[in-house]
Amino acid sequence: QEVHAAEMERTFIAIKPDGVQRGLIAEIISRFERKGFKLVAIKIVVPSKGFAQKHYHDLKERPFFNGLCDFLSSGPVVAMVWEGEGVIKYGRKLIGATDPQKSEPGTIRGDLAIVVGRNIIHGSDGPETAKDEIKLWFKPEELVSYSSNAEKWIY
Ligand code: RTP
Repeated sequence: QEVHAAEMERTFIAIKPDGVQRGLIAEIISRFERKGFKLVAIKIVVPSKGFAQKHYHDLKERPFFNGLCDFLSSGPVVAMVWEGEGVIKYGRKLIGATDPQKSEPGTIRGDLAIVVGRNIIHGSDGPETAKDEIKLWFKPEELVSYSSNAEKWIY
């Protein structure tokens, strides 16, 4: 079955400042990579507070919004776009529940985090937010379409 990379689903994944400071970048990337998903964009940035507020605009009425935006803008974040069949939903599965106390063992948050305010990773929660978040964090030319030999063994 032939796979057309251009039609593949994409999601936005970010390693938050706690994940970067704790040295978990490679650990997190490797879980997505080993699954068979494909990395099509990556950069490390310190988001401004205004940028963090844009990223979390859906949560602006929540009591933790201000602290959350302070936290996201407190240090380097690894921003990524991952591609693959079902990557939005399955990426959330790899990540685990928002509250690490409720995340299953085997998930990123279940294995590597303890409290909700330091849950080390973000992943888009649906096709619309994936599209919006990719657009917010990346310019179109920063996304790289490529095929790999592994694909014919994955799909
Ligand atoms: P994310 O967007 O980061 O992947 O997390 P999520 O969808 O699993 O959770 P969401 O409800 O969108 O919340 C976004 C982030 O806000 C922080 N949070 N703090 N009660 C709290 O203090 C609280 N609740 C949520 C977490 O960092 C969560 O990932």
